[in-house]
Amino acid sequence: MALRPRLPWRRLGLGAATAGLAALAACGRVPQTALHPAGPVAALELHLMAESLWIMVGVFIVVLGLLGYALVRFRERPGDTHVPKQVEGNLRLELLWTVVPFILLIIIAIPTFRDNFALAADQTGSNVLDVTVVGHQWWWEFDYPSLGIVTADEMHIPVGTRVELTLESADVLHSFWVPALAGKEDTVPGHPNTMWFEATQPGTFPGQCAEFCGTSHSDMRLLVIAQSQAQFQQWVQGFQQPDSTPQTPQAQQGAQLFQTYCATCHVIDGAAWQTTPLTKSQTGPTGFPIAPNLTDLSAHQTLAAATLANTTSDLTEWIDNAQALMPGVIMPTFQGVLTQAQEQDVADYLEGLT
Ligand code: HEC
Ligand SMILES: [Cu+2]
Repeated sequence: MALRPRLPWRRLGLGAATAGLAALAACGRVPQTALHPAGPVAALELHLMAESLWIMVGVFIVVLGLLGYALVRFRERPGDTHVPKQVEGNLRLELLWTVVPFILLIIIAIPTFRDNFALAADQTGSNVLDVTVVGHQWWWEFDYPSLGIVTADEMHIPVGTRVELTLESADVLHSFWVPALAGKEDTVPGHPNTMWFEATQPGTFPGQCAEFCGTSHSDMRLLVIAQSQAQFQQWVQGFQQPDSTPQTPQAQQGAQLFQTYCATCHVIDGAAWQTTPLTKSQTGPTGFPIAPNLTDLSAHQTLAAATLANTTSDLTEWIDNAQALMPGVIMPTFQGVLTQAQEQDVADYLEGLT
């Protein structure tokens, strides 16, 4: 059969170009991507991906070229009825397509091993910030042991500082993933993992859990907020000198309600009722806090694992019915337990935490 001579090459080319442009445009709108690295770890990983990709593109072109050549060169011609020479096995070809892929794999393996070891090395020294990341169903706990800070869902880091992460889990498998800064790393119950990253530019980098961990897995998001050293110090101070005194009569009401209904789970550093160590109910079955630490809540951009904005309306909606917003969450629904005015008072109190 003859090869059809007129394929719509131009239309195919245009289609591919349009699809490519659309993909690029989408990258600009979706910042949660590994294609715009904001630090050395992600940059190294993107470089590895690109290197492998270009080798694969080369192989693809060579294989398709040979296939095309064979199809054209050995096609059936009109009137030609002779049976071609039948061949079986060709030592030279067999050697060629064993040795060439082997060499290509070595070429990919060398930088992969080199970068793997570089990225696996623990970062130590006075300029390294240690942060413990604990995966919870369905939120992220961030502990800064050297700064005495325990917070949730928003990790602040100074630009230009290496951050050594210890990853743990309070319950099931999760996977910590902030594509602009580094690849995924699992949080495994009872088995701490480590990784590091560094942001070389300020910014807010979104991430999320990348390992299915139950009903609300897709709501387990987070932000890494990379700031100048001065801004970072300001944030640290907010935690080290927390002001948790209610300022208005409403907030005072709210503080009392909070102590009754919420302090069984949530810690607020500096609150009159808060004890150290934490109470039994504030500590979960595996020794990790059972709920996010709400100290300095007004400094948060988001609530509930970065799925809500830190606004009065989202906050009261969350207090009213967290179950509707995040199915299966440990936090109970307060609809019918607290009146709307009481929920508003609690929100007033929480918004005053600086
Ligand atoms: C039984 C434990 C429990 C109780 C009681 C509880 N919560 Fe929660 N709360 C949680 C858990 C767990 C989360 C994390 C939800 C998630 O994102 O997966 C949470 C999340 C929150 C958040 C979002 C925190 C953040 O960092 O984004 C706020 C705000 C909050 N709770 C307020 C309250 C208030 C106010 C009350 C009392 C009216 C209350 N909670 C009672 C367990 C509890
Ligand atoms: Cu998950």
